[in-house]
Amino acid sequence: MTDEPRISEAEFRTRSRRSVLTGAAAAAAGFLGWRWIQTQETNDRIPKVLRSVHERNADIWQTLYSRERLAPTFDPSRARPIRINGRHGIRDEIDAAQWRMSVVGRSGELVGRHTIEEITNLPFTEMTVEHKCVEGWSEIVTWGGTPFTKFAALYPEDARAPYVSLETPDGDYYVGIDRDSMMHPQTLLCWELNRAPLDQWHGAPLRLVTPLKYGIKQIKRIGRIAFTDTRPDDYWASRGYDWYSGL
Ligand SMILES: Nc1nc2c(c(=O)[nH]1)N[C@H]1C(S)=C(S)[C@@H](COP(=O)(O)O)O[C@H]1N2
Ligand SMILES: [Mo]
Repeated sequence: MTDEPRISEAEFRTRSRRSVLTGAAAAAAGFLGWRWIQTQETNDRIPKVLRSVHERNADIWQTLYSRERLAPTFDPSRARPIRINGRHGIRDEIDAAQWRMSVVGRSGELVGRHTIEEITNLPFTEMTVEHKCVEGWSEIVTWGGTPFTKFAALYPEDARAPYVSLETPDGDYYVGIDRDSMMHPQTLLCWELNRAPLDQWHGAPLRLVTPLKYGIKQIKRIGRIAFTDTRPDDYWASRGYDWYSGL
């Protein structure tokens, strides 16, 4: 014990008084800060300052997320044919010319309807990634389509909703995805597989690809997209799989 640094009793008193004062000042500042927040204008019962902090956090998180987490991409020469897996909601023949994709806004009202030409006129992008199925197989494939963000830009207000629900035209298959995953730069609405138009069994005329999630989320033949404030039902989540199914 002898070589421990020692302080005089007087010095000890000053130090503890100082730390008590510091603690009291911090508590007072905390209380005043809290009072200040409480008196600010509220929006949807959340004080405005907290709300804007929250929204900024969401943006920052999204930026970090998209910077730091990208699914690995491969040279397109490594792409291989992919098996047909899962036929819920795609059993009937589809006529792409008759197909329309409806869009439901946060209010629950129909806000848009799109032909396939309207979608394929959006900016085209291609990526070669690994498709992974929960059943334990995977395949490297090249997808072609448009980033979901380009489509979402058509609905700037609705696209702020925290969730997106996607369904086949008959409603037999459906997925729910969080906004950050939908806005991820590798989440695409796709109409090409391995540089050829999608065929019916792979999801013509339009499917979702989001390579940071398992195949169960990559819904084929999208018929309806809804921006929503409540976490949507999900075909496989309601059968026991993880709702996020992230990789
Ligand atoms: N409409 C629809 N989309 C679906 C499914 C399905 O059964 N119906 N199965 C999912 C599963 S489990 C996988 S692995 C992929 C398979 O896509 P593929 O058939 O193009 O290989 O589609 C997903 N999308
Ligand atoms: Mo799958």
